[in-house]
Amino acid sequence: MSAIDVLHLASDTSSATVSPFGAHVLTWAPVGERPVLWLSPGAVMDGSTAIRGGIPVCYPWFANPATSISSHAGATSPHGLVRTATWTEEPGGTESERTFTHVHRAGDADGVFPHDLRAQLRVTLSEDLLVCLTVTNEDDHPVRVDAALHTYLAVGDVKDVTLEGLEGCTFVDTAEGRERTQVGEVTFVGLTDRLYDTEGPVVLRDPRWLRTITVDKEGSATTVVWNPWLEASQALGDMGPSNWQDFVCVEVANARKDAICLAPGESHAMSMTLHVDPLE
Ligand code: TA6
Repeated sequence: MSAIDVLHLASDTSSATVSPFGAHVLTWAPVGERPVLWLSPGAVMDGSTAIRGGIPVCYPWFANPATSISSHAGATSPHGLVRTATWTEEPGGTESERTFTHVHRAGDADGVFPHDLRAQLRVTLSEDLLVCLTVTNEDDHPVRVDAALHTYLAVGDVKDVTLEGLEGCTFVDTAEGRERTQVGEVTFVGLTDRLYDTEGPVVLRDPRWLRTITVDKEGSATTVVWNPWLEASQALGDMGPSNWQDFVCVEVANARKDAICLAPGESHAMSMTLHVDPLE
């Protein structure tokens, strides 16, 4: 297979690369800053499989469809249909803003999601990165969808990173298979795979790279936090043996019980803003 198309975007204060394959933001950084998104050195960039790193778009179901209440019909692959689809770029894009569309029809993908839907992903650069996913039900009946911007944030070392903003939030601990409440800031000491109930922002503090990354959001009731740690990362063929230390996923989502039920003709927008500050 041939290499996927990669588009270059820039504002006065930041730059990014984006591919129509998956409407995938691959890289983004403010001018003079280290990469803010982690992209695996082993990422497969030929369109044969999902890209590891950047911002995969997960939709219309999240993770294992067996645990999703979205309106799928016995799907088996994780994280939906669109991260391995080539989206159509809309006309009128600028150097700092591009929009991509994905249309799904009931019979597509062997009927595993038998509903008519349209998704639009807009990527806008300023000193921040803004990514907005809008989903529209084009069918004649209600449809339930999960969605996640599965953002891989690049860090100096995951073992030193903390997340603020989730204190007191309830979460499903997928790694431990139970519900818990977050006490204090999030630290990373092993496999972490959690779905937090929150509509608020998260601040990642990185003492190695002396910066914070603020993940702000609108239209999202779930924040997923994931790092595979050593053992689970070895089962992933598209990252190196020590790469698990190089990222934390903080994912703006509506997943599982927060899956969005769209009436016929209804749209829902979910957006994420990334902002970088020096660590004080
Ligand atoms: O968002 C967290 C998660 O669902 C984890 O359970 C983990 O498996 C991860 O996504 C990566 O999934 P992937 O299909 O990209 O390997």
